[in-house]
Amino acid sequence: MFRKVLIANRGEIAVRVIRTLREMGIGTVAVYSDADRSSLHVRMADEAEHVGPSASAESYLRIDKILDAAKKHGAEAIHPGYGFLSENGGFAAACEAEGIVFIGPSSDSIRRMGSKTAARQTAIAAGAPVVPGIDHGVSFEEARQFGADHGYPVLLKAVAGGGGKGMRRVDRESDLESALRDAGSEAGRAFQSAEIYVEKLVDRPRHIEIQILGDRHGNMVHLGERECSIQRRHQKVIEESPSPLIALHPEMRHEMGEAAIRAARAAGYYNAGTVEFLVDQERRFYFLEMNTRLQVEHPITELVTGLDLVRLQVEIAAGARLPFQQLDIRWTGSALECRIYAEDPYNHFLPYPGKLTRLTRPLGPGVRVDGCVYEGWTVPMEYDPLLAKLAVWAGTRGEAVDRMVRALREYDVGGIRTNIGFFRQILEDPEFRAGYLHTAFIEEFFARHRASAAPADFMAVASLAAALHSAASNGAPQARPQASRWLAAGRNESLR
Ligand code: MV4
Repeated sequence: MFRKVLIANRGEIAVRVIRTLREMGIGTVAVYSDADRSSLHVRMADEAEHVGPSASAESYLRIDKILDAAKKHGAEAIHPGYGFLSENGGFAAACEAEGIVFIGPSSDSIRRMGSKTAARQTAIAAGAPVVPGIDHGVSFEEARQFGADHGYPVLLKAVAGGGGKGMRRVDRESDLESALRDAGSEAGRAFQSAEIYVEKLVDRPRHIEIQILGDRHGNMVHLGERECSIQRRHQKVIEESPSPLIALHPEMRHEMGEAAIRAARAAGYYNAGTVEFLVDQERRFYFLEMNTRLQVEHPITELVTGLDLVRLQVEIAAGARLPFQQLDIRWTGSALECRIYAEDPYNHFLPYPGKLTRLTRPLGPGVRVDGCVYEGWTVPMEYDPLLAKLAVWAGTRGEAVDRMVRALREYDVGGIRTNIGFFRQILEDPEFRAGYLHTAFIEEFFARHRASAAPADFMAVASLAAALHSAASNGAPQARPQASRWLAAGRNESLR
């Protein structure tokens, strides 16, 4: 086993990885930028190395500086976390070349899944279902022919894509040419590759992904699914396991799990990975893409399987065999995760970094918080403002939702705005409670709430009524008991 591991990341995931490494008796090396001098991952690690200014292009994305830090501190392996260099084939190759173990798949697997069309070809070769489409960058004439053959709507996607950039829905042939041009220039700016391919559009799909885990000896298992349909602008907001759909149709877990394993095997995959699927209204599933890293939402899989994915990643990277087979994997209960962000849900979800003046985190049965913040710390503006992931486990989905609502009520963050109140609204939504989820959920949720919001005039009428009442009751408005003012202040704060 390794004696020392460098964590090439920051924030909650660096903290998460350090925790497991410490349990394994492995020394930890943090890296940090100027903005992260006082961050929790730096405080928690055994050793730390400054790797540059706040801009991640000059620090967390600098392969040379990260490798120098690993060599200087004598780290034998690097855990990349998620984001930053985690899906950079060049970084994995540079580690391989320097004799430092990259805790993840081979650089070859990363590259193979990085191109969305190559990933599709790999899935097709493995016999995994894919949405009808063209598996290479297309000309206008090829896209037009595809639309004529398969009908509209179609979806244009970037070959080097991810995160919805360079994606365009096209509803009729007359819109195709300009959409192709727009998608191409957006993709060119985002990925330095303007290549676009085309697929048939799946209407209001669910997004369900399968966690897989393989060792370097050819053994591979799946750890079930995560439903990630509750997302906004390609940012996941709430994730859960099991998927409410698969809870109703348990055979789907096996079928999707087998398809995920076949696709991953075809890419020569090892370590932890996630295969994403779209599921249509008729419950047909289609391979979408593969994420060749540990994912943000991995804790919910840990909660329902009882496994430590980071420990398994480290053991596999050190050459160990999987300590179980598929039939040993058991799923118990139901887990949910909310991504707690420093952002203002009532002002276009604008990031809201700043100093945390107060912090009380939820505790108690079935609650897990993966965070990186402490009272008095200033959330830096240079990075994704994820404060923590709040995950809960309970025996049933209904109990897990109740537990999450309870935990959100206990969460008290002062000094900055967060999306905590917004989660309570979603969790209390009848469609969410019923498990009726799809990728347009949040959009429709906002539309429903706007439609049911009282017209602005109601506020004027209410103020007038209050003023009249106060005048009629002859004098000052009645003083309310102190306790209820505290309660009201608390409510206002928690709904911010
Ligand atoms: C799709 C789709 C519908 N039909 N492909 C979005 C991100 C990108 N990686 C793939 N995405 C989609 N591909 C076809 N043929 C709908 C989406 C999509 C989506 C997928 C997963 C999670 C959230 C999403 C939100 C909007 C659109």
